[in-house]
Amino acid sequence: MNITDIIATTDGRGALKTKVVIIGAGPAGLTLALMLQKQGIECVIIENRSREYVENRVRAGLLEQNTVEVFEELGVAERLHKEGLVHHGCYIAYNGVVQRIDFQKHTQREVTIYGQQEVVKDLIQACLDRKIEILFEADATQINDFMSNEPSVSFTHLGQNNILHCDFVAGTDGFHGLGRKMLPKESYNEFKIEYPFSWLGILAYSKPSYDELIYAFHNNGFALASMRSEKVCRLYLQVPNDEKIDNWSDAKIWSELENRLEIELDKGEIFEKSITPMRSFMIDNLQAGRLFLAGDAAHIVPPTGAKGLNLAIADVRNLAKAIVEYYKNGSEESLKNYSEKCVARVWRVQDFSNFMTYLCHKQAENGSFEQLLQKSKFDYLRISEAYQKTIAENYVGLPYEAF
Ligand code: RFL
Ligand code: PHB
Repeated sequence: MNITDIIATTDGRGALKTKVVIIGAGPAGLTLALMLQKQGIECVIIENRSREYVENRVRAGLLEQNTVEVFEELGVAERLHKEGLVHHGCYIAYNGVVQRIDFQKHTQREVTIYGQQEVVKDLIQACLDRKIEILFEADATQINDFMSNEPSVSFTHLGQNNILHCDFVAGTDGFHGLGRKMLPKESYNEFKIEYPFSWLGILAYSKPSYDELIYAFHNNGFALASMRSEKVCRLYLQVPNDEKIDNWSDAKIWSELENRLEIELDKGEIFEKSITPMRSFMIDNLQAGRLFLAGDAAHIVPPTGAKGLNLAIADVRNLAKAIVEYYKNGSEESLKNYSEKCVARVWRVQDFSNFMTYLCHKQAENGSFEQLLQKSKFDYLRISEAYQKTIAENYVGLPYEAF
């Protein structure tokens, strides 16, 4: 009998127990579950949305080679390799003057374009095939006794209140989740920047008229040309934070994209449109007792560096390793070092994401000191292999051994 059946038959009062309760079925929670299951460690995922909702949430698109390798090791990369687009470089443009960053030359590594919805679909299917319990539409409401060795998670599911006991709780429940709220306030410092601009993102049935991603600074604001397949484009425009999506007709979006990217686009049907604020956020401690945070629950980076999902996977790789060591040989060493190890990489990624954001977005008046410094960075980028390499090695993802 699985947990869902037990809950249904015990009126919510049965004593439910597993080794690890994972809150949130995003990329972080699902990947952690697969890593633990591979090592024979039982876990249950509690997700407050429906399966359909999480499988269709439009977000990231770019996977580091590190992330792809993790998915390969977990045996969930088959469709990714079939449908994902491998890129060996990207373009960075300043008012139409384009510089290619050659990942192959500078790092011998590559990135893969594959939508987060597809990643989540593959991970959920693998979890279900491997008999990992995912409770959808189950809302975690409280994390109890996590400073003891017998924590538990209270949640509501199918109108019933339940408690699931465990050895460890993973808070992989995103930026608005419960995990970070439970962490004692005095256990961490919080850092954040709220940028004075947002991204208007679209998905369109269009053939990409570019072979690699284009990050474009333009006097009207930043634009990014990405893609999902040979038939679907993903494009973004910098807009003010108070911008209303209704102010942007499809025709205006296409015209502004062509203007800022300075290329001709295949202007197909736009089937998704949304505005996302840009923020950097982190806390510098991810653990209290038996509660461990990972992914967006602990940090947000502006998407200009394409790092959020990749960082979430780096976190859970550390967490899975630490939990496995605990069960295999009783060592708590990696559990103790978990937070410090993750935070070192988070700082690196925060710096790169912040750098790319300031480099590429329009922030200052033409002719101002700030704008001329910004232009100077692009002039330098065109002549400096070292500068290109710095961007390339951060963009493709620094090795896990480094951070
Ligand atoms: P998620 O994906 O937010 O998942 C958290 C899950 O927890 C659930 N939840 C709860 N469940 C039960 N009880 C509760 N009390 C709960 N509270 C929350 C939520 O329903 C959800 O299912 O976090 P996770 O797993 O840490 O994954 C992080 C990534 O989603 C995120 O970092 C990326 O999308 C960021 N990102 C990008 N990352 C990349 O690596 N490459 C990219 O190209 C990239 N592009 C992007 C992006 C994010 C964007 N937006 C929309 C913010 C582009 C954009 C526009
Ligand atoms: C995307 O394809 O959605 C994407 C790609 C690169 C970024 C951000 C988003 O930097």
